[in-house]
Parts: sequence; structure tokens; C-alpha cells
Amino acid sequence: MAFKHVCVIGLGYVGLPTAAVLASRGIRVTGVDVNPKTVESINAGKPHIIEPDLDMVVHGAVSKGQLQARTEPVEAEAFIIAVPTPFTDDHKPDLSYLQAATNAIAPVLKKDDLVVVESTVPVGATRQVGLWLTELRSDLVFPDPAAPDTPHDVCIAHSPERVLPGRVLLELVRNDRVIGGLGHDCAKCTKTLYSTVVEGDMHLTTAATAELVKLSENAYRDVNIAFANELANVAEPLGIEVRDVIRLANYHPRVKILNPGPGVGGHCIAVDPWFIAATAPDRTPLIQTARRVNDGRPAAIAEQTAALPSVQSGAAIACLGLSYKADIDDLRESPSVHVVEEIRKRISNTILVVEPHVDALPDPLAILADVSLSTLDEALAKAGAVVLLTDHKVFLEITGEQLAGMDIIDTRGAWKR
Ligand code: SAJ
Repeated sequence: MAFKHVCVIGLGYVGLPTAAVLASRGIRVTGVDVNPKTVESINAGKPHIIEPDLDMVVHGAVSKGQLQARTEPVEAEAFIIAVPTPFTDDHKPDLSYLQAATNAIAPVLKKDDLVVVESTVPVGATRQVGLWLTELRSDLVFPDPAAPDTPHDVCIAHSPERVLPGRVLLELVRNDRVIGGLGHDCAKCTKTLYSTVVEGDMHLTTAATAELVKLSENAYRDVNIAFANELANVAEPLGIEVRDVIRLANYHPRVKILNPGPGVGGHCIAVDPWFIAATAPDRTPLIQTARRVNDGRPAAIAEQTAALPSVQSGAAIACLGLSYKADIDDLRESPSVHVVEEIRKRISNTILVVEPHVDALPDPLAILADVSLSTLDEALAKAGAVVLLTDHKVFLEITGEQLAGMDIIDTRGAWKR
């Protein structure tokens, strides 16, 4: 079956690029978002997020009438759910957005439709979508993973996104995809939908397997980054340059240690491992420890900062970069924000934060005494110590002369590089 009209629920970092790329391939796409401002901006052809080339693709799709945004779903042949799945304060998955999206599409679902969950979810969440829909639409038969061959009216699958912020449009098309169905036909049907855009291979499996695959990818990266960060925790107090250790160890043919840093941020790697831990709290000591090692880095960086001679003499501190990685505007779960908070907990020196991608400090920092958003020039002129937190291109251009006489902590190893 060829899909002529697709409804994408959630127009964020994943949903909007997905909607725009599907639309660019001639499919009529209705994008749905609860935020009227997001809807308005997309209908004006202007994406509300920063991602290379996205503005061009969105503008093209909207001006040709292939992509239209609204606040409520409409009848379509396929529904792709790409809403946030955050965690609660005690690291448990919060499925309220997924449930709200399911509730929103239920009234417009009809026989032979397809529902795809793209959001990263804990194991069992795709099945839960089926159970919610069964309650809401008793007139339709939904697939039962315990009896995947039983006939059903609507197909449901999980096809987790794997795109890297900063390379989303490229990776959306080129990456392989794992597609897990609740019923045997559900994954095949989803493959047909994605084959309009995906050039990579598509690997079909069950929904529960696909859920754990996606979580495993991000937990794997988190554990590996934690290893690098733990080495940094060992090397730094010994006065050993951890990046030299890693560079030299990586000459071994079977060793590939990642880069230490101020911690792990973003809405994916810092969150998804907890979804595995929530499912199996007693069987995930490694995954939980890795999270704690990475979450402990901001405090370690703050300790080092507080011990700098200039800082002990009361000098102002320039903290460069707040986003969770270079050259993007995403501050979610950013360890750089936590470093500033941790420094403030320890000392009262003036802190000048430089982040070229934001107009104002985020809430947790805005309320702190003597912490302000500054320009790079002003921060370098006033500070006695500089802490590089995010390796934005603009910071890599800072010269040795500009840093002369200052105490430096380079959490990314960027200036040495
Ligand atoms: N980081 C390090 N050291 C490293 C690599 C990364 O400290 O050696 C830090 C970064 O600075 C950043 C965090 O880890 O704070 C995560 O950055 P990232 O570039 O590794 O990944 P994300 O979160 O931007 O995107 C990840 C990707 N997952 C994997 O690489 C396994 C992406 O493919 C997923 O689609 C995305 O999560 C997601 O949405 O799940």
C-alpha cells in the first residue's frame, strides 16, 4: 500500500524533519503540535528549531502545499507519533505525552490505518498504545503481540529515530532503521511507509525488541562515555593529561575510548538508559553507575574551578558554552548548565556565562546571584579564570593571547586539539 496522507504528531527535533522530508517526497503531510506558536511558525515556512537545511526543506514543503501544520490530528492513512518521553524526578519514564497523542488520534483512526511510535520509549510502551486504543475505540481491532497472526483493523509499530542533532536530515535518509511490529504485518507496512525516504536498510522485528534496541544504543554510548569520564576523574587529580592517556591507549587495535567532558547532556543519552533501569532496576548496575558517573562530572569540574589560584583570590570566572554539545542551541539536560550551578554552590565569585545561541540565561541559572549572560569579549576582558564547557566553533577561534595570564579549564580538550 502506498501512503498518500500522513499525520505526524509532535513537531520537535524529530517530528518536524520527518514531516518535512516525507512531504518533500510527494506525500501529503499534516503536522500536529499542541503549541499554536509552533504551528503558526511552520505554516509560515519557518522552523522553530535550528538544524542545518531544515528551513529550506520546511519552506519548500509548505509553499508547495505538501506540509500543513495544525493543533489537532485529522484523518490520514498513517500516524507517526514523535512526542517527548521525558523522565520524572525519580528517573521513571513519563508517558503522559505519548498517551495524550494516542488520545488525540483515537477519534480519527479508521480501518487499515497505521500507527507508528517514533518516540524513544520504555519496553512495552508500543503495546500500551495498543491497549489505550483498544479502550478508546472498541469498534476497531488492534494487534495483540501475544497473538501477532490474529487479524486486526489497524497496524501498530515502533520505528525508533536514530538521528544525530546537527545531521538530522542526512541521517534520516541514510541511517538503517529498526522496525518492530505488534503484529506480523505491522512492521512490513511500516517499512513501506519509510521506504519513501530511507535509503539505509530496514530491519524488521517485534515492537518490544525494537524498543530495547533503541535504548541499548544510547545506553551503550553512555556507558562508554562514562568510562572516559571515570578515567578523567582518576587522571586529573594525578596531574596526568587524560586525553594523552586515551590517545595513546587508542593506538591499541582493539581499544577505542571515547572523549571525556563535563558530562552527558541532551534529551536522549542522558535519559534513555534510565528507561532500561526502570524496567529492570536490580539487573542494571552498570547502566545506572554509568549514569551516575556522567552526572557526577559537573561537580568534579566545579571542584577544580574553585581550586584555581585566581578563583581563590576572588577573580571572576568566564564559563563558555551552555548547550549540551557544539554549535547547537539545545540546552536540555546540558551538563554545562549544571557546572555553573555547581560552581555557584561552592564559591561566590562573579560568573560570566557566554552562550551565543541564547538570548537569556535558562531558569536554573537566571535565579543565581552574580551569574550573568555576557559577550565573549566582555567575559575574557573581566575574568581571571576561564572554563570551556561547550566547544562551539567561535570558542575554538580564541587565541592564546586572549587567554594569556588566565587560569584555564578546558573540559572538552578543544584548545589543545
Ligand atoms: N559526549 C561526550 N564524549 C563523547 C561523545 C559525546 O562527552 O565522546 C557527550 C556530548 O558532549 C553530549 C552527549 O555526550 O553532551 C551526547 O552527545 P552525542 O553526540 O553522543 O549524542 P546525541 O545525544 O546528540 O544523539 C544521540 C545519538 N545516539 C547515539 O549515537 C547512540 C543519536 O544517534 C540518537 O538518535 C539520539 O541520541 C537520540 O535521539 O536518541
